[in-house]
Amino acid sequence: MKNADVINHVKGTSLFIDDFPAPEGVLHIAVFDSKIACGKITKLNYDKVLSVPGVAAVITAKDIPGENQIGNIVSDETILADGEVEYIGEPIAIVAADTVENAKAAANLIEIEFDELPAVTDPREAYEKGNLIAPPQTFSDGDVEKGFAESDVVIDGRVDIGGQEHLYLETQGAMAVPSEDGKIKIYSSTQSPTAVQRAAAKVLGVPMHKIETDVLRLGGGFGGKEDQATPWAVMTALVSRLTGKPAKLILSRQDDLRMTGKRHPYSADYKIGLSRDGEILAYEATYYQNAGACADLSTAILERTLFHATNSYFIPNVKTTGISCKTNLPPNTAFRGFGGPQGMFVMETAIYKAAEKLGVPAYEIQKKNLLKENDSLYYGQKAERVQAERCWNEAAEEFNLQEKFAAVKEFNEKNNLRKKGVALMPICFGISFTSSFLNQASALVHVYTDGSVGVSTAAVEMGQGVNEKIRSVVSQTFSISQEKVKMETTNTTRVANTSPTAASSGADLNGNAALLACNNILNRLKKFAAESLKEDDPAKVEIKNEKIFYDGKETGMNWESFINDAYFNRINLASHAFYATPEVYFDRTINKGRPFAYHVYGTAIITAEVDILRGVCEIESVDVVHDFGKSINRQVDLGQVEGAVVQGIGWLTMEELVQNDEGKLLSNSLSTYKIPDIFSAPKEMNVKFLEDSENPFGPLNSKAIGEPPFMYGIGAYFAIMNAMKEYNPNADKEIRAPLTHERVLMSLKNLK
Ligand code: MTE
Ligand code: QUE
Ligand code: MOS
Repeated sequence: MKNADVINHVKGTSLFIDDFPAPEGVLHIAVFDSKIACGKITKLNYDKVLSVPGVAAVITAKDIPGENQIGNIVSDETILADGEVEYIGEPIAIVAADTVENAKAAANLIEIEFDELPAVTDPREAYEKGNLIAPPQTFSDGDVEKGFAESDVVIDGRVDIGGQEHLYLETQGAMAVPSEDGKIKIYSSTQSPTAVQRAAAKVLGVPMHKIETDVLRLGGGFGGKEDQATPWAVMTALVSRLTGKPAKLILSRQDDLRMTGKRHPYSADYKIGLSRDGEILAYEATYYQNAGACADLSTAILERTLFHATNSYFIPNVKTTGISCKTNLPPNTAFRGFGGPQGMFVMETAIYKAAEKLGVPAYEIQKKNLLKENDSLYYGQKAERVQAERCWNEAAEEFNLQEKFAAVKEFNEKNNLRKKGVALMPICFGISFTSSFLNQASALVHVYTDGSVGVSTAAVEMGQGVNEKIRSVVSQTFSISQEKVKMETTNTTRVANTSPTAASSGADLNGNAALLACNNILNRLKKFAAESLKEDDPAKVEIKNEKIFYDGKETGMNWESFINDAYFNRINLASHAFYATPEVYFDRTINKGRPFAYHVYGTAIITAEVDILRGVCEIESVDVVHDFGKSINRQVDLGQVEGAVVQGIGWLTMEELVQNDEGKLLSNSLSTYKIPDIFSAPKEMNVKFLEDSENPFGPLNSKAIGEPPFMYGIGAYFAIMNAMKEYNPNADKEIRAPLTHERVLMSLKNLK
């Protein structure tokens, strides 16, 4: 049950875009981008470029045959700047040449002049100036004013949260190959093949059927290739269209860091009201989202912040407002959790502050307010099959929480220059795209005459193991060995109108579609088997371990010969099937509905140790009880939890994006932007699978896994805060993420 890709990955024989054999005459593309964050272009001259040997084309906005527009939700994003620029790294022109070096050298000869305008990089400043991506959005339930009035304790505060670089191993890239009649095939490292197809068709001014997108796999996406793989793919198609040649574009790591958007930084105001005994009675929050210069997916991301504002807690009176602020930074985009982590972090901050005020540990408030069966979430959905308390209690028991507390207490009493802290982090994450229309998928299953099977779906493999899961679903449904099943590339000509592989729903949606397609074929095969056996009840036919049974008895037929017989009897051995998640909707006139098919639950216990003299923090242990439903592949799911936890810890404790006031990214390399490595990963991680969890919405009763465990990382932040407080009770007055070692040291000494 190992991920089929693992061996090739380890040997280095898996192909990524830059590894594909390039067709003869391929042109390489260099992108000429803005070096200022805001201004008007007053001069753009590329006469010198065309004289460089090997240069085949220089393309600017005026050369675009179709529309100069690639905005997805909002049409506010040009593919090449037209007259004005809004962020450093914004593409202005592209140069195509015979080699990468020639293309880059030529692009450097472009002459440009600007009328520079002041840049805005802070979301609250953008809000003051009225620079918004969309009108603010408010969700509410109950009556917060009444809730605060009835509370014994009310506190409010502000918290700032940093962004995060995706740092997929494979940088953005694509290759386009033209064929006859203006048709173009695009190989793209994208999570959304249809978004690439649609945008390329629009920019080229051709119908979508002229464009085919093909995706073998991604060297990581994490949301960063959901919307932002599109421009580079469209550029290769544009060059192909205008030159008739194949074209390729792979961003260098530096360009990728500089030009692409990241997780959204947020600044938030919160207010929380509680009874004396820790019951949360009211919660209010306003989120200023730093969207960057274009909408991208910001509005959908901000909305998910609102959906997850109360995390895993029941709160009767809630009001949240999201404000998407337009700034002069590269457009920020989807990143694992899709706005959920920011919403949950603000909630946890409010609880932490409330706990201080009440003089109780935060975990008492957390535990007291956990969601219970049939509690109503504040956007109107009733919580069903709730596992919040089970996960919490099992984690406390399984990982000896009381002993952990005692050991940490003892350690802190004995040590002055090293302090430990523990925090718990319960999660509740909604599964489904909250834009209900996206909850659809298709699969195309081919059984070949030798009994081997090829499966195409809308799912994109990016390391998360979705192919391996769907392969399991297919092999289990046919009851044939995994080796007989092959996952094909994700291709818009085989499977059309695909939703992005995102929202953790890739395996759910596409696994269900594949299941339906397999059952279509299986039903025909059973009917045919009954006929061949001269029996009358297809329902009594069973295929088990590649053997055909009738009424529980072996028939002597095996899968391979049986399939061959079926072919000669003109039985259709292929099926296309479509799946749409039932019962999901959200009414945006009242902001109520049932946006999620279900929720994923879990609880993590995190222990951190802080070196008081140096500010260096270590995450000692992460102990998790997680609700996987009935896991299709435990190894894959475990890998997802471990990776997500480390990525979450990185976001809040290590990774710091720094821009100067002019909007230039200063943390623009891996020497200044630190992500977790094997040395900073938790020393110990234990993951327990919650037993007896059913999920009718997942294929074979499984649950989505990709994003939810990311949010366990929030616990690392509060574990460090708790440790800091052991040394200096005033160390945590000004909260700001990420809590880097530097910030820990400054706060411990109250230097900031
Ligand atoms: N795991 C790996 N190894 N690489 C990735 O790029 N992306 C994450 C998650 N796990 C990602 C990953 C994100 S953001 C999502 S939404 C899901 O995988 C998408 O895949 P799924 O829907 O099949 O879970
Ligand atoms: C979670 C997601 C996405 C989402 C909503 C979620 C996502 C995504 C979109 C989206 C919304 C509107 C559009 C569109 C995409 O919504 O990934 O093209 O018009 O792309 O709750 O992951
Ligand atoms: Mo994931 S952020 O939904 O690609």
